[in-house]
Amino acid sequence: MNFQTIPPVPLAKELLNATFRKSRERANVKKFSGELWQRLQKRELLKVDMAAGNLKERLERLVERFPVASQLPSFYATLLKVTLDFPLFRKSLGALRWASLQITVLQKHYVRKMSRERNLKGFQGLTKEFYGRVSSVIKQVDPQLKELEAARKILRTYPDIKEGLFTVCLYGFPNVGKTTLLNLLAKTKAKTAAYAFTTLTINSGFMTLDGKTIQVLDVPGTLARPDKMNPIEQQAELVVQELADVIVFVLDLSEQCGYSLARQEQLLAKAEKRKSVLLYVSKKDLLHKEQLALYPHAYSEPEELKQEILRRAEQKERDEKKSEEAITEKDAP
Ligand SMILES: Nc1nc2c(ncn2[C@@H]2O[C@H](COP(=O)(O)OP(=O)(O)OP(=O)(O)O)[C@@H](O)[C@H]2O)c(=O)[nH]1
Ligand SMILES: [Mg+2]
Repeated sequence: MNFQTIPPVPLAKELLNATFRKSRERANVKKFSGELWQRLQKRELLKVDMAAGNLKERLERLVERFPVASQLPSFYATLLKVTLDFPLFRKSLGALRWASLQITVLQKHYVRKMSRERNLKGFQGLTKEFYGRVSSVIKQVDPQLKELEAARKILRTYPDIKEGLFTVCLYGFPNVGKTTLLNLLAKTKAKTAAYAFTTLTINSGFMTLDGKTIQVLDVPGTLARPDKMNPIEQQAELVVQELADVIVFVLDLSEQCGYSLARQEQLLAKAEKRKSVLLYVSKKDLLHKEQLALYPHAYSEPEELKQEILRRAEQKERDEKKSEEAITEKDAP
């Protein structure tokens, strides 16, 4: 799913200026027939209808572009709840719906008033009054518009994840070489750098092995401090929890990443409690043979790691087939 395409949310002032200008310009160039008062009336009615229609359409379009948690795959629904102030987010969307309804009520009221008006000076006064009352409705939801713009910026960082694929998560401390490994496995060109927290969103790539597509997710370096995780670290933890079929734990024995081996080992032990883990030792060129020999089960060649991932994916497929068959047999008469 892709959350990159939600358009920016305007401020109340921007929304109003654009709408009023457009409706004024359109109505002023249009030619109307009839007596002078009829022409004036038709012009002002058009302004009211155009301003109301345009504002309602923009508000409704805005609301529609945001995801509805109950219609999202569970990973994204949880992500929404973890990274946003979810009740506030829902309330903000509700406030825009409320504003749209208020505009309909005002539109009906002023169209009725204007249709009864005969005084030449009365029409423009009514339009002004209408603009004033609509402005006050929109200004009331300015905090919610700002809230939604902030939410949009968080939504933009959500990873583009395909559900239902065998999924490998590259996990470990910052700067250990996770993104470098993703680029080797999935032939992607994600950014790497010699400092921690280079990856601030979840990079995804795909490997096709023996006709099977495997999703590889490079999650941002985590410090695994549950009490002070930022939204990106929260995403990393959630991806591991909800999506990883296998964790590839990237261990930097050279300690060039800036984290001691002891700390990395602690995080590894935690990961092993959560999911099945494959250990990958990075930065092999910086290591002595003796250092590598201490980890006989670790992979240090991406090609060998790929083959093991494929083996795990095939195993999962076989297990799923077996349990499907078992269910079918149980249901048979
Ligand atoms: N010498 C050597 N350096 C490597 C190797 N793999 C990665 N590096 C370097 O280690 C640094 C960090 O690599 P990244 O792949 O950006 O690390 P990361 O784990 O994705 O880091 P964050 O995104 O910050 O969590 C970069 O300077 C890489 O060039 C390797 O095999 N050998
Ligand atoms: Mg990275």
